[in-house]
Amino acid sequence: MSLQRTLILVKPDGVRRQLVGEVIRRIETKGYNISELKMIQPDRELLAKHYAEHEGKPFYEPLLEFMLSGKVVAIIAEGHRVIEGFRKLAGTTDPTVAEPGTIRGDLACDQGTKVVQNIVHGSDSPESAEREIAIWFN
Ligand code: IDP
Ligand code: MG
Repeated sequence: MSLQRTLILVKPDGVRRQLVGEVIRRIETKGYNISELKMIQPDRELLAKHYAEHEGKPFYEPLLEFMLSGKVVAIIAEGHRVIEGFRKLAGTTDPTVAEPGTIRGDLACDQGTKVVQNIVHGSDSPESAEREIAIWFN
């Protein structure tokens, strides 16, 4: 399989809890290459594009509010099957049931909020990755 790129975000909860280094360490020690990295305060327009697939869902507004609540670290990581590989490193969406050993399983738990706060985002397909990279880097 050819080299892939994925978009990874350290969400505001991860930045607030000073877990940026821990997330980067897991990406790098797994063997993926970080090709771009920046810290930004996203605005609503950018987040609406990024989360367009979730518009209308009950957690959509809380999700945007949460993502607007602080700075985000945006990363492009490269590697063979990195999209699938980073999703495995991240663990499942709900941190309560995310496997120990994963970023979400080790570093997050349910905060009782309307939106799940789970430290990271990772693209879920090559199409999403290219779409999301264009949104966050350009
Ligand atoms: P993913 O981040 O694991 O790909 P998505 O389904 O794409 O999960 O959802 C985007 C984000 O929205 C999640 O990471 C999480 O923060 C939040 N979220 C997803 N589903 C729910 C839900 O059922 N309740 C509350 N928040 C959710
Ligand atoms: Mg997703």
